Amino acid sequence: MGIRERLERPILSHFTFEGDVLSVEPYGDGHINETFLVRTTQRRYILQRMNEEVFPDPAALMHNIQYVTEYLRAQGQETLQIVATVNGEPYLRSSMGNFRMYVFIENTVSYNLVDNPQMFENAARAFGRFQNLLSGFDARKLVEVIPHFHDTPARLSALERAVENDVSGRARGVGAEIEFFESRKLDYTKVVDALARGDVPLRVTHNDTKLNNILMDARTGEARAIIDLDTIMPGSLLYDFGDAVRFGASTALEDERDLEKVHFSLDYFRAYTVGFVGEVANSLTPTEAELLPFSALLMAEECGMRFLTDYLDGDEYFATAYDDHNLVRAHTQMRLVEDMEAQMTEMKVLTRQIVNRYQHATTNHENDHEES
Ligand code: ADP
Ligand code: GN1
Ligand code: MG
Repeated sequence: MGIRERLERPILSHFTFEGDVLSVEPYGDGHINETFLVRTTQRRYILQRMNEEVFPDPAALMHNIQYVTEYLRAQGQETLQIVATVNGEPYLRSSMGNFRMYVFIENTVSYNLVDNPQMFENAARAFGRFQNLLSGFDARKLVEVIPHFHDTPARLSALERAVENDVSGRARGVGAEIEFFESRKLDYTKVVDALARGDVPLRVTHNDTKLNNILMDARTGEARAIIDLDTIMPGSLLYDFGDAVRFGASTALEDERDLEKVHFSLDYFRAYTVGFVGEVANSLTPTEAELLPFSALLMAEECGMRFLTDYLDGDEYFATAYDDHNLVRAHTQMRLVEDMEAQMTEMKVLTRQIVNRYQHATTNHENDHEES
């Protein structure tokens, strides 16, 4: 039986989309949910089977997305549009899993690799604006769908547990990788401690800002909509900045096998920092500004640990296409960590210049205003 036949009666017939189904195909490069493109005689839709292990409370998850998308739409921002079920629910619970449907956002593209600094700067502006649009959102409305999501010390503990359990018998082969992450443990507490002390403010953040979670206009290259709103939770702006940079400022795909191709690009880093800081300069605190370059390194360390942990756990969490896929991903993150460590001084100088430029611009502008 094809995908369409499998999904049409038990799943699709419960949603209030327009037209008759023409085709259903697997779609996109997400690692978490199972995504399908549905074409009907009227328009296109995205159908997703939500990952039950990762999101055990789909009702809370969908409430978060409903609140946030309504809030964004009310401010004129294009965003995900949920297609309700015939019972008026935002998702369908079924024996085949939990499914949701979105209107397909047409005439857009999402990328797994940056191919020029301008497009990365556009992505950064969009994530910066997203941060600004959510600055007034009441965080108490949100359920923390994945507690400790960016708790880097907890990610190290999870790695250590995976090594101890060694369910897949793979630990023996990755001693150097484990040591790599153990030896950097002093890094992991910096942002969580700053948040706990109140030195870095808690904000409503996206928490999964990789490039393929943003849709760019196919014609103009401008960012249109930020998607994958599953992990919107209270967090730090540093997570959003750092995660976008660790993915997009790499010269190769996240799962590139040939590490010779994997470099951290200072040009891409500059482009992202210009775009992001340009948008958030008004609300950026001094400690946030200071930690921006470090946050990219931290997110690469954290993501690398998560890939290695999943490799040891037998590939339970992230979707994989081949046997050592998670290990290949862990290796690219390690390469980026080393490259960032080597270029951290330049990253800090660049960031300081950019922050000064925008914060001075704002101050001068405010002064102009006061004088007039
Ligand atoms: P995952 O959590 O698995 O990453 P996403 O929600 O990011 O799943 O969706 C996977 C991919 O599907 C995205 O990277 C994007 O290419 C595409 N996609 C998701 N929602 C839409 C939408 N509403 N319109 C167009 N494309 C979409
Ligand atoms: C996952 O869902 P997706 O593919 O956009 C993961 C992120 C990781 C990323 C690594 C909910 O993102 O945290 O950084 O893979 N999302 C979740 O590619 O765990
Ligand atoms: Mg995604």
